Amino acid sequence: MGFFSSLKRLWRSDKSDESAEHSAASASALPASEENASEGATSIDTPPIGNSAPATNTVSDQPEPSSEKKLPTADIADSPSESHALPTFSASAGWQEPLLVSLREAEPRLSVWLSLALEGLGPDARTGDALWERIRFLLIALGAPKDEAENFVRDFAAWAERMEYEEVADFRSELQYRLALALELEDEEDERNRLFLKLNEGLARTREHLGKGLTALFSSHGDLNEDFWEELEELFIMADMGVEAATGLCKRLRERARAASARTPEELRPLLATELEAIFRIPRRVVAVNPPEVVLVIGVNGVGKTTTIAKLAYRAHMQGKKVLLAAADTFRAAAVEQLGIWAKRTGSGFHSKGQNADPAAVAWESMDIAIKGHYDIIFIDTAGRLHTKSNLMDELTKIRDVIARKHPGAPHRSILVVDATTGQNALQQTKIFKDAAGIDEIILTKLDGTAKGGVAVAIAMQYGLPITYVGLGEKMEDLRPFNGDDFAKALLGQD
Ligand SMILES: Nc1nc2c(ncn2[C@@H]2O[C@H](COP(=O)(O)OP(=O)(O)O)[C@@H](O)[C@H]2O)c(=O)[nH]1
Ligand SMILES: [Mg+2]
Repeated sequence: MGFFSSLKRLWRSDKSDESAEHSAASASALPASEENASEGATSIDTPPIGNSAPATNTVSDQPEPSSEKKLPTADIADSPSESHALPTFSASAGWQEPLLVSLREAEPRLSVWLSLALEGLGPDARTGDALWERIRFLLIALGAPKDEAENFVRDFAAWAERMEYEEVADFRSELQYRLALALELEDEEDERNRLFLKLNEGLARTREHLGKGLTALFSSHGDLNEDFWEELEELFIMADMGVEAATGLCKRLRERARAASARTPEELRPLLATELEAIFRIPRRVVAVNPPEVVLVIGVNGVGKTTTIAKLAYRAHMQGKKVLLAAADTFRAAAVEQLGIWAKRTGSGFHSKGQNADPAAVAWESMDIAIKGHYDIIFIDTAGRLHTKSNLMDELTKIRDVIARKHPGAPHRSILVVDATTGQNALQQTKIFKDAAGIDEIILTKLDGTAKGGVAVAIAMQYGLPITYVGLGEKMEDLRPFNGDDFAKALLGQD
């Protein structure tokens, strides 16, 4: 995906520029511009935005592509895409040129581009050639090599069919998300806004206590006296942080206030946001791995382990990785089945030995398959019956041991999945699993529900564990990298 990284870099630098510069920069970012320019009028078949001679008349303030507009990196120039000719766009359809013109004139945002591309299909648009042609056209217009555009459309069409989706309205957000992933535009503002909205909804209850309580508290005290600190601590406890974290946070805030010579609650408010952001800051760590990357997913039943694996597998698949899912939750037949279904949906490999098999044996065999099959990443699903706690921890230890024996450095990541709606239980689970099984990171699920958001603060503070992703729904797309700043804002009710 080096190509898309380059596109993203250029696209990003475009955003901060003024629009004329923006257009010139995107023109230079497009692939194969020289070939197309020399092909003149035929370029409508392969229409990178900013490059099609017939379509540029409405944007005459832009410089024409010229020979000094070199492709930005070698991997673009070396792209084998030109050898994979697409079926030519049907010239008789007549929609390409107007679409291209409107794309070029549009605000440079993926959601806007996608709306334009779908516009001609009407409000009841359905899957089918007309749709796929437009998606392909859009990808190429955004500079995707032909073969990558073709692969994207083929994969997406196959996925929509498997999911039995027909109406565009049912999978539009999924489509936009996949395009964002494929084009590495995931941190585009639209995406961040969508995440923030869902987070905001999920944290509404917590905010009701915390945000409103803070406002009331801050306005009822003139200075930072002992009463104020006591009430603040109570508020934190009410927001599901638990006593230990609430006390800790107040202590840190007092220190911050002292250092900043803050004397009034109003002066403290921004310090609270800064402190929360600091608590959530993820320490840098070595992310490079010796493949296959082994990811062990643990947590009690029902928190969302299997769903989270599906979401992670799907992300990895979208990033071009070869993914294997291993069914080491062998306690319930349904668990094995559920993982198998997700493997199919996400285009992953799957290994299971059925119900009641020894989980460590599943892990052992899966490692063989992953290594011999040159998989990039393997996710191991595990059981989570906490009422047989010591058995569970022994089982996890055994799994870790066999993985480590098969592959040095593995498991590279042990992820504890935690259900954010369970409040203090989540904290308790974190303690148990951290002590007994070892955890590298936390994924917080169900933040779209009536989440008890304060628990995230407690987990990060008390256990120093990074929260890497949050689950915001039951679909494959509903997983987003955790952003501490957004979370703090959603929690405190600021925008
Ligand atoms: N609303 C919501 N539901 C979720 C999320 N993650 C998982 N679930 C649901 O939680 C339930 C349990 O999930 P599952 O993955 O089977 O949990 P496991 O027992 O830990 O493997 C299922 O109904 C999932 O659809 C999430 O982020 N948001
Ligand atoms: Mg499960």
